[in-house]
Amino acid sequence: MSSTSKFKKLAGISALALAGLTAANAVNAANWRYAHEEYEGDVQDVFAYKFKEYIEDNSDHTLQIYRFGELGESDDIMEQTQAGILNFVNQSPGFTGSLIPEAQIFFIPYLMPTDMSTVIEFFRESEAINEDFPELYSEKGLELLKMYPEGEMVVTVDEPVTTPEEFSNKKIRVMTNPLLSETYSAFGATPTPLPWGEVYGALQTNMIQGQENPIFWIESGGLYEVSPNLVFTGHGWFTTAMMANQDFYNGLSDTDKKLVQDAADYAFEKIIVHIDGLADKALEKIKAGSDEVTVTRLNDEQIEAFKARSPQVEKKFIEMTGERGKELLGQFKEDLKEVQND
Ligand code: 6CS
Repeated sequence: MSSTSKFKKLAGISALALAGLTAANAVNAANWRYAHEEYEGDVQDVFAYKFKEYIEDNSDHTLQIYRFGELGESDDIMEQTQAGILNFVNQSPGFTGSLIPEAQIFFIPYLMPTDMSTVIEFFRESEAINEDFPELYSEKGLELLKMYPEGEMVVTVDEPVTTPEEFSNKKIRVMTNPLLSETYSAFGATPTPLPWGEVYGALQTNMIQGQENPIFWIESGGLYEVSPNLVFTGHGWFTTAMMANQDFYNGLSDTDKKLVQDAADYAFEKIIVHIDGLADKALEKIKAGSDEVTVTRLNDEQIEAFKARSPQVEKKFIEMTGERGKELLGQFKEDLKEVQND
C-alpha cells in the first residue's frame, strides 16, 4: 500500500472513531432544567446563567433556565423539582420554611452581621451552612448545592418608620414562612404572608402598607413606585439556596456530580462579585427614578429598640424546630463568632 493510501485509510479510521465518540457524547449529553424566583438580570438569574456557562463550557450537557412566572410561583417550582420535572431549583428559605422549618433561622432578626465581607466569609466557612443544611434538605429529597446572600433587607413602608410603635396597624407583607410573621409581630406590625406575584398589586391598592426586600429587588421590581419610604433596619440578609432533585443527582456519574458541584462553586464566586456594590447602584437608580422616595437609616439607639425584640423570635424558632433547631442555632452562632473574630 502506498504511503498516501495508508494515510487516507488511517484518516478514515480516526474520522470514524471521532464520529463514534461524538455520537456517544451526544447520547450522554443531557438537557437539564433549572428554575429560579427572579427576573432577567437579577441575582438568582445571574447565578443561574453562570452555572449554565460552566456546565456548557465543560461538558456536552445543556441547561434550560426558567425565570419567575414561567413555571409558576416559588412553591410551584419547588414541587416540580421534588417531583423530578425540574432538575435544579433556586428557592429562598423565605419560602422553604414550611417544608424545612430550620431554614427559617435566617429570619431571626439581628442574628446576621450587616458587614458584607463577614457575611460572605460566613457563607463560605460555616459548618451550619455547608454541613448541617445539606442534611436537612436531603431529608426532603433535595441535594443542596449552594446557599448564598443576595443583599441586606430593607423595609419599604407608606411612611418612614423609626420605632416599633410606628409599625402599629401597618400590614407588612412577608414571605410565606411562619417565623418571619413572628418577626414582624415582634416589630409591632401586622404581618401579611403573600407569594411574590401579589406584592406589587397589594401595595398599590393599600391592602398592605409595606414589605421587606434587598434594594436591588426594590429597584428591579419597581416596589419603590408604590412603597416609597425605605427604612434600613439592619435586621438581616436575604438569603437564597440552590439545589438539585436528589434522585437525579444521585443518578449522575461521578464526573457529572463533580461538574455540577464545580459549576455551583463557580457561580457562587461570580455572584459574590456581582452583589458587591449592587445595593448602592440600585439605590442611586431608585433616587433618580422617583422624587417621592425617602431613605431612613436607623441609628444605633433606634436599632436597639428593634433588637430588643429579637429574643422572642429566637424562642419561637426553637419552639417550631425543637432540639434540632436548637443545635443548628448553636452551630450557626458559633460559626458567626468565628468569622466575626477573624
Ligand atoms: O420577596 C420575594 O418574594 C422575592 N424577593 C427576592 C429578592 N427574590 C425572590 C423572592 O420571590
